[in-house]
Amino acid sequence: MPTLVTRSSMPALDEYIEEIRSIWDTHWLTNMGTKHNELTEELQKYLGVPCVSLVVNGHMALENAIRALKLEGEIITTPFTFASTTHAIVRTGLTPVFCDIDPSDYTMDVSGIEALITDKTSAIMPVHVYGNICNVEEIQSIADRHGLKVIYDAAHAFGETLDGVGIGNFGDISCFSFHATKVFHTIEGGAAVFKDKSLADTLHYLRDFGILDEERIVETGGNAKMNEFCAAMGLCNLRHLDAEILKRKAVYERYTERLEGVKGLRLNKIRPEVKSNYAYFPIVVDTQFAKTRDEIQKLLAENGIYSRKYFYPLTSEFDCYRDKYNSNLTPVALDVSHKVLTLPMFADLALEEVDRICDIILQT
Ligand code: T4K
Repeated sequence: MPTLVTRSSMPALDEYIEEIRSIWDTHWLTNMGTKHNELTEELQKYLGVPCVSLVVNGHMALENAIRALKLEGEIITTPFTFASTTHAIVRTGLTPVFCDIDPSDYTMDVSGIEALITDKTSAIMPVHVYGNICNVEEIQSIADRHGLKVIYDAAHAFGETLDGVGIGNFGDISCFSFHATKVFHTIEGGAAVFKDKSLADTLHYLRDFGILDEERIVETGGNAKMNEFCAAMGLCNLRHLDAEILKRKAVYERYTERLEGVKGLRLNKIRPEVKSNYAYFPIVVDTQFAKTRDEIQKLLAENGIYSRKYFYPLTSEFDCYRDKYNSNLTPVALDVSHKVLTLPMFADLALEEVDRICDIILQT
């Protein structure tokens, strides 16, 4: 069987069946049912945040966050991310302005933000890429100085903490993805998480056609509701999450043991103040290494191991965006995107398989 870049964690079949059994009594399948509401409460506790708006996927969490904050004009963001971050800005009618990344952790380089602020800027949308937590203090202080909102794309950072504070507590809204490929998943799903309770109604209406009651529609909402089967999967997965993260940690440590200090390979560093979820294992292959990033990917594939170039190309280089925005101003992001490879990472990845992957990478 091939080893893919990740593999969805799943609860025991019996556990899931038990979780969905009551749905056959109620016939209540979607539209904020019991499972949805239970998961909302469980997530508030797990994440240590007051407000959670569950949605159908992480992308809709981002779009709804932009709409809820009534943003206009330009949003300063990173091109070193999945398509969703930039698409959310463009699809809601705003303009992305790309900021370069920090070569040490690939998050937004905060020293470049202020030069990009114009009178059209309404927000900053950084990404906790690979679960690396952005420089949240500095981003907030820039936002405060210039009257900007902050939306974090926290798709990779579920459950992490910074100095003991849950990751969902930073910025105005943090958006999580609960896609099947994520550390915590609901098959498809996501959430917008926030502290300001006055945003709760708007975020609710945005996911449900703006329906206040049978006769009143108060917002131009779409349909982004999480259904009961997805919520049930989330309830099951949440019970096992801490154990799954521990298994990921062992995989992470084995990779680090084998690859740390190898000339030409840069590994991801977890800051000591961060409790990580070990979502990804990216390596950056510099020219001092004997093989290129693409050669490593090909060699692994010839051995049935499928790594991914998350995130190449930069979103600013996509066919639909090239030359449209300030895409040539992010040289560090461009360089990293040409050298990065994310290696297989999931809870059930055997340590012997990690060794085999490292042997292939290191073979001369
Ligand atoms: N912001 C950021 C920074 C993101 O990374 C993402 C999503 C979002 C926003 C948007 O969140 P969502 O709207 O998706 O909730 C995958 C995921 O589809 C996507 O959720 C994720 N980021 C992105 C980084 O990766 P693909 O196109 O690479 O996925 P795919 O289908 O090639 O799957 C990768 C591997 O995962 C497969 O080789 C095997 C494994 N897999 C996949 C699926 C679908 C499973 O084990 N089970 C599965 O059901 O995008």
